[in-house]
Amino acid sequence: MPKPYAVINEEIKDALKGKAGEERAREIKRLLKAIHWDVGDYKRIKDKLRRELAEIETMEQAKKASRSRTKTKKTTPQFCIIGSTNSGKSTLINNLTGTTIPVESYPFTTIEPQYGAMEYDNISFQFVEIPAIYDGCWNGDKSTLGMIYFTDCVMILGRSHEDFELVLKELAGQNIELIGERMSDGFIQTTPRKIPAFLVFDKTDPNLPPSHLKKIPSDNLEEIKQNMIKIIKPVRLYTMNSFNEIQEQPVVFFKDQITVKEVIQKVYKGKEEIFKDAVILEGGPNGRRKRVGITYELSDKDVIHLTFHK
Ligand SMILES: Nc1nc2c(ncn2[C@@H]2O[C@H](COP(=O)(O)OP(=O)(O)OP(=O)(O)O)[C@@H](O)[C@H]2O)c(=O)[nH]1
Ligand SMILES: [Mg+2]
Repeated sequence: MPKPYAVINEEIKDALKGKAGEERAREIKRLLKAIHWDVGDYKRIKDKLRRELAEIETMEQAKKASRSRTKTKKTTPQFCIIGSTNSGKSTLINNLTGTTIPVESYPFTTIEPQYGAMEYDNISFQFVEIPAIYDGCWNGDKSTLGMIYFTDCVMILGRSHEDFELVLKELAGQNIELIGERMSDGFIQTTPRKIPAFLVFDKTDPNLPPSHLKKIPSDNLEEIKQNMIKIIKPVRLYTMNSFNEIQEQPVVFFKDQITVKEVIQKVYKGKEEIFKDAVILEGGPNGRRKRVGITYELSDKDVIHLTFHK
C-alpha cells in the first residue's frame, strides 16, 4: 500500500537533513530507487528529487572546475598589514588569526613576509605582514612594494603620529593612492594604483595625522573586522534548494551590481539558457519573498532559489 504524499515528503526531508554535496546526491539516488511508484504524487516527488540531483551534480562540477582554474584571490581578499618597525604588526596578525609570529620589543623582528588567515562573517581573509617600512626602504629592493601594489587592501599600523606620516609619505612617493573602500567594479588594478586602506592606531598615542581614512584603535579587534567587511563590500548570496534549505556557505562576489545572471554563470555554469525564474528572500531567510528575472540586481545576504527548464 503506497504511503500518503505528505508522509513520504517528510521521510525524504529527514533522510536528506544535514547532507550536502556528493553525500546528498548519493542519498537522493538511493531514495529514487527506493520509491517504486512513478505516477501521480510519487512522480511529483521523484521529479523534485531528480531536479535537485541535477542541480547538485552541476554545482559539484562547477566547484571542481573552479578549484582547478581560479586562484584563492577571487574568493579570499588579501589584506597587507604595513607600518614602521615596532608598530605592532605581528601582534595584530597574531591577535586576529591565532598565528604565533614572533613579537619582540626590539626593531626589525620580522624580516620576511608573514601570513595568517581568518574567517569572519562567512568571508575568508588572508593577511600578510610586510616587513617594516622605513625612510627610503624602496630605493633598492622593491619586492615588498610589489606585494602592496597587488594586494586588495592595506591596514596601516602606527604607534605615533610620526609612524603614520612616514608610511603615508612612502606610499605617496610610490604613486599609490589610498581610498576608503573597494571600487565599484572590484579589486581591479589601476594606474596610479588605488588601494583601499584604513589606519590602526595605539590608544596610548591617539594623536593622528590628518587623513580621510578610517581610524580604529588596535585593541578593538571586532571593529577592525567589521571595517574589513565594510571596505571590501562583499555580496554574499545564499542558495536555497527545492526543500527551502539554505546553504550555509554563501557564493561571494566583490563588486557592485550582481545580477541573477552572474550567479548562474558562477554556480550553474552552462544553465543560463534554460533559466526559468528565481525566487529571492530579500536580505535573509526572513526577508520579503519575490519572484524575479535574470537581470534582477541582488544585494548582500539575499537568499536565492533558481529554477531551470528541464
Ligand atoms: N603599547 C603597545 N604596544 C604594542 C602594541 N602592539 C604591540 N606592542 C608591543 O610592541 C612591540 C613590537 O610588536 P610587534 O608586534 O613585534 O611589532 P612589529 O610591527 O611586528 O615589529 P617588527 O616586525 O619588528 O617591525 C612588542 O614589544 C609588543 O608587545 C600596541 O598596540 N600597543
Ligand atoms: Mg613583526
